[in-house]
Amino acid sequence: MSASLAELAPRLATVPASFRIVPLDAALGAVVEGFDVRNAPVGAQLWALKTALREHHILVFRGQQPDDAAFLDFTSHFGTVFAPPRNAPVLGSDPYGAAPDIVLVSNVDDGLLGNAELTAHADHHWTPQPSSGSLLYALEIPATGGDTTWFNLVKAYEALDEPTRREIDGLQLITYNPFLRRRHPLPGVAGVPRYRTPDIEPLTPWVAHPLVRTHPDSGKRLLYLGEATEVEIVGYDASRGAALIARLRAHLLQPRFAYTHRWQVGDIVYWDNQATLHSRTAFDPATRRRLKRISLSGSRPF
Ligand SMILES: O=C(O)CCC(=O)C(=O)O
Ligand SMILES: [Fe+2]
Repeated sequence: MSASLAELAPRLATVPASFRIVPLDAALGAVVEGFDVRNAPVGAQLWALKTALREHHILVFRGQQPDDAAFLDFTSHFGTVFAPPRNAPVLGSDPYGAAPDIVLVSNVDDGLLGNAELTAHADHHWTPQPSSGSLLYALEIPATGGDTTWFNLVKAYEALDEPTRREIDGLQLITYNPFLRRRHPLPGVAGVPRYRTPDIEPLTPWVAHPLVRTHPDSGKRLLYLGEATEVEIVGYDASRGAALIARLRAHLLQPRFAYTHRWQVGDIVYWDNQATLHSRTAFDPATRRRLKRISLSGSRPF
């Protein structure tokens, strides 16, 4: 016996009339209205949130006030908290390789990440099982600066011309861990290399993932590439690879694939790390910007 979703939905629970998912007028994103993350969601709400995330890639909740326990409890409906392998440092890792469940994304108190611009990335891309999604909760926000932009990697892939898609479809990309590179800077090289050439020792451990990834829930193909992390295409000529990556990066960072969020205190944004990149603009270090982040575990990309 099987039942269609339309038949099942009324049985899950009654959705409050105030609950609505409103798509943003942008390349991705939707606002969730009439929902307090502190309250246990009814089944049909959860199903609607999961469906909307798959379709819109980021969900914006305004006016939220969860404490840490309620924030964690809400995220548990979408998966377990991301835990890095002990030998792969990530943002907030301690010397033994463990990371806190809730990361302080803040330029004050004990926060991490300061006030600098952040280039576009997917959280924990450089680990064997990158995060499926992250949630950021805004507690203090400066009057200007510190905006976060998300990029739709499905649309970026779909907009590539056919010969480029054919060229990249089977390629494997190593995305080197930037937190390891910080520990092992290259002598005489200013900044982090954007593409590993044969004269640069590879950082270990490293992991290769498909450059074109299939989304595990929607089945859509997408360009799984960050803006500035050190990378290398497996088995590919280094200068050709560097040129290809530069071209793909210029392509995916176009405003037509982007949504920029101007934060308000009480916002929670939940995004899909398997379909988006996010970047942040710099802000005045004399101002306070304080957010809390929970990243969810993911699976091996295919
Ligand atoms: O500060 C931000 O807006 C984004 C920080 C970030 O990349 C993250 O929390 O994963
Ligand atoms: Fe991030």
